[in-house]
Amino acid sequence: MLVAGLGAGHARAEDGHDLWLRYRPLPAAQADAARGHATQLVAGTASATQAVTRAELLRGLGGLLGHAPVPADAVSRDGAIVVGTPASSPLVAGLHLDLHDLGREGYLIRSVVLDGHPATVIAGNDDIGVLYGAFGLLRRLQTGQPIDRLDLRERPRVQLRVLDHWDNLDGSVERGYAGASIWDWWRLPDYLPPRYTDYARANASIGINGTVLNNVNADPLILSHAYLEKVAALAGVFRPYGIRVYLSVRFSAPIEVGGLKTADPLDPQVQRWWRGKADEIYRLIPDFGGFLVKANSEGQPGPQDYHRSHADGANMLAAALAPHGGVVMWRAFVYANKPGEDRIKQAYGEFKPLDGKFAANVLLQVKNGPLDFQPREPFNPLFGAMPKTQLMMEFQITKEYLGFATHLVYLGPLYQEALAADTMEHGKGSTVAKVVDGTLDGHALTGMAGVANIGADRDWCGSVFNQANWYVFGRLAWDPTLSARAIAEEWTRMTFGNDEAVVRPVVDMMMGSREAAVDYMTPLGLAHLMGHGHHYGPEPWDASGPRADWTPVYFHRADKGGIGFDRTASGSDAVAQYAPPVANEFASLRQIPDEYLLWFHHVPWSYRMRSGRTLWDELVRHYTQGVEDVARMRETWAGLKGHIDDERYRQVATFLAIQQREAQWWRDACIAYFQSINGLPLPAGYAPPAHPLKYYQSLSFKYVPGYSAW
Ligand code: GCV
Repeated sequence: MLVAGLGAGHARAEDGHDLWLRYRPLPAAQADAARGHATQLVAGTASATQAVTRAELLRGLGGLLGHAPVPADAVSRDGAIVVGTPASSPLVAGLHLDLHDLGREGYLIRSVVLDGHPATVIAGNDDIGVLYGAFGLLRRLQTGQPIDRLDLRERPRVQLRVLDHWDNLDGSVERGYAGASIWDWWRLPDYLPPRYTDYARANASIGINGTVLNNVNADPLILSHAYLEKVAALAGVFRPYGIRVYLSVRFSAPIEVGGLKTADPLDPQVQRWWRGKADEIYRLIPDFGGFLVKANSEGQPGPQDYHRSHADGANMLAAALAPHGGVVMWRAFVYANKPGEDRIKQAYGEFKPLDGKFAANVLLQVKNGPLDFQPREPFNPLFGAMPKTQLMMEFQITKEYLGFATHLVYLGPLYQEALAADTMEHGKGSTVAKVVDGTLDGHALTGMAGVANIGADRDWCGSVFNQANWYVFGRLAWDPTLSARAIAEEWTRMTFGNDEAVVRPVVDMMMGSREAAVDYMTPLGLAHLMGHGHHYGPEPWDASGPRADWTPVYFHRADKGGIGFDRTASGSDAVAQYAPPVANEFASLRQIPDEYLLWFHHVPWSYRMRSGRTLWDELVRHYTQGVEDVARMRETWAGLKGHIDDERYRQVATFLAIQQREAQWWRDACIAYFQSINGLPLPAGYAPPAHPLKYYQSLSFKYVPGYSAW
């Protein structure tokens, strides 16, 4: 660890590698108070999970409190921490704790008296629950909370909490902005660098219990025996941390890997091939999680190539996995079936008729919005429309459409907005969160996936603040009802310490950052205005091929008369995919919230907004506001100089400068373009774009990170 000479004595240089598990010493008063509750550690090592739990507590408490509790077999003084399950620990068993509703992964942390001594017990029904409890106790300390008089019960509300890596076998990462893939396929299965263990620790600390190792645009090679051995080696590292591995599979693998002539899901040979492959996988990885599939979408093969349905395809794979307890996560991100139809309507059109047709171990993985991870979208109408299907959420953590790694955009508010959206499926309160956690329609198998933002960069995510997006995803997957602000505060305290002069401004900045990005990129319901293919920067003028529904002009529909996509009954009628009360709200100009206006309506530039301004003036105001918000974020950060260690301070300061420059570019390019269409003057007091439209149109970029043709 490099210790740089800094303004503030305590602000040691850090490079972000430790994520939120830094375990730096607590302020003296808090450490003194806590030390009396961490004198001994009574924790077993009989299983690998018990061993890593004990190691994490010794490491964490040692770092936070200045010295670690003394490992012991029995409680012999006040202040012991006792860790275990009734089966693993006679002390825990003797307490006769009520653990019945905690499931396998839940935990209880309680202040108790043991053999006459005050003690803290961390208990669960299974080792993995206890590990989560250990991280829960450490989190309390890291966030400046006392650890006396505790009585906490926690259990996850969602069963499968999964990271989806879009990592390719050649080491590149589709839509990845944090360097190369962390999986070193070439040196696997032999070499297992410590970062694999740290990855597992970080995930376990926020309750993530699954990882899909490879890109949904899947290379069939992953199913070869040589690669499965590599996968098995990773599974071995992750197992003690309660993390199962999953693989993205290519639907045509029976042809490419198996040498068959077809991948038709109803062909007995194909079915046999997948069964054999599943058996082979489970021989290597007994707790393998299952398959993730992108089929008949963006050029990927699928059951429709054989005139079979998505359900036929998913159920065939599900049958191969079922004997082993594996699941299929079948993606609903499809839009190619009927060119010409509003792109955002197509997934619903394909999947809604299949409600109730999927096998018991299939989950349909649905992106939060009907388009594609835009800065803001209304919720995906599939949530609330398929009560007989296990729907899991797919969020994007990597910021493909939100400024890549350099823009500070905290995604907590975006996730919370999507989860809190009311589908009205069974009347008021039928939130997306309740669809996802299974309570709305009584599903037991539930899940939430996040497309990872992790790469080989030293700080894992391409920037310190992007770590917060990994963190908030995990915490919301554990409990979709948690608040984005509370999670931001937790993360900030763990990442930058408990100095209130840092915590408050940083949390405020994070909480406003997503709205700022919406404003400088796609305000008032606009979407998909970014550059073609690489998705970097604004290109609202782009009308190039190969398909209309990949172009910005398709989505904004700006003309002399107005702007926006009419999705009411007079247009594409996408509103009809929502439950009637939601459809009515979205269809009504009087009721539609401003933030979704141009998603659902084509309105004149002179349209009078609730604010009294015309639409054009309002649009310019939002674009400008976004840039001003970033300027304010920069000022806030500048005010923290000396409170933050130099290395992380400088990284964030530099990235905010990039963000401000690019926010200005977004604003100016979009305003210049829309002005070229409507010919209207800017409202009084607003600066004209810095350059003529031609300048913005002339910009082109090569070697943009994360590039994919899609
Ligand atoms: C993995 C978008 C992205 C693609 C991605 C696709 C998907 O279209 O740009 O890179 O492919 O979504 O989610 O399958």
